[in-house]
Amino acid sequence: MKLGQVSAAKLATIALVVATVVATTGCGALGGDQNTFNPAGDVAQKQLDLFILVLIPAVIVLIGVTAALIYVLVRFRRRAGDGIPKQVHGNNALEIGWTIAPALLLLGIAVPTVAAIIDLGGEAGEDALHVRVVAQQWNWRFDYLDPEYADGDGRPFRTVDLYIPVDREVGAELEALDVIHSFWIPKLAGKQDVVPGRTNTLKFNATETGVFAGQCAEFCGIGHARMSFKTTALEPAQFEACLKSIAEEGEEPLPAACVP
Ligand SMILES: [Cu+2]
Repeated sequence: MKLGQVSAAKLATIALVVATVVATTGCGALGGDQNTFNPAGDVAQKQLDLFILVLIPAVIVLIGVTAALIYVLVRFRRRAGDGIPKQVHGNNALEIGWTIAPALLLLGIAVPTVAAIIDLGGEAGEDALHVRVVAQQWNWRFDYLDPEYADGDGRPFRTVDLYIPVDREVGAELEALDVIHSFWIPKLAGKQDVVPGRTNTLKFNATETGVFAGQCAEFCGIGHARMSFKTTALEPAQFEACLKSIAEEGEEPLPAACVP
């Protein structure tokens, strides 16, 4: 009778869950340009560590609560001939337990999270490569602010994609000329808003050479989806040679010195 219907509903639920998991993870290949699960820098690694730190207890709690809920629903469901169930009012041990346990869990998550926020939010060190990132509908511009890259008149060297030395901190000053954008290099660092009228900062580094995709992550108008850039991390000597080549030959076509 009813049993067949319940099974069908359960099957449909399971099918829906499986389909959702497959659909939402289908683009998540580890090699993907925008995959944050395969970081290539210390900042992205710390952010991933925090994500995992929260994800694991969250999944355990979800499974535990769902299993307990299903058990109670089935085990204590109303049956024909049932009278009024035994009336219960409070249980001190249980209530203290389920107040203290989540508090400890939240504390365990909060301490490393706040420490990481303070760490990642700090200013870049003296030895960092200092770059001004200028966002504008719908492209990016990178000014290399350290004096060794300035021209004879003191104007900073400028590129349309970003080039950085590997294993060296980059201190970015983010500026927008029109609307709010968001600076994001998924494999190197999480998003930071780029807001007209103020300068936000973001520090990051690359721990391996390569070309890493960057993308505006704040909808900023009709050209938003194409507001992307590349970040090329090079060995320090090659980085210097790359900037020199761009100064002489331009960025398009890309000089051989800039290919990692
Ligand atoms: Cu944008």
